[in-house]
Amino acid sequence: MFSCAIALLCAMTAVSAPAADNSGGRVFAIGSQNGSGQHGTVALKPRGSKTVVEIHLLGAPSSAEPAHIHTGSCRHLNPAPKYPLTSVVDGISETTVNAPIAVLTAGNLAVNVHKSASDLKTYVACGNLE
Ligand SMILES: [Cu+2]
Repeated sequence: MFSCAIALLCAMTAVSAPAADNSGGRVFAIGSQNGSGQHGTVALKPRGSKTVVEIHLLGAPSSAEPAHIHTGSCRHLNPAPKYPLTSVVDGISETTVNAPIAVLTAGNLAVNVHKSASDLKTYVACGNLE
């Protein structure tokens, strides 16, 4: 009985000692563009040197909407994507980006969502990462 308790304690200690500090997530608003009515949030969750980027949009269609992180701001976006994101489907997208959260939130980056793969020029939603 005693040895069993020690083993359990050791197992709990191993689980509760993560190597990386994954605290300090951030959430930013995503606004509608070009009358799409789509809006929501983008959550950034640090994973060591990477970041999980989660988009949640209300009013989004079930069809795939391409999404990226671009340089610039929603008012003045560089049309060339900086980091590709998983396309938004039914308002949801999750991507692990190969950059730390401090880089993604340093300013001058924005998440944008495009109407479709065949209509990338039409932006339906955008959120500044600052
Ligand atoms: Cu884009």
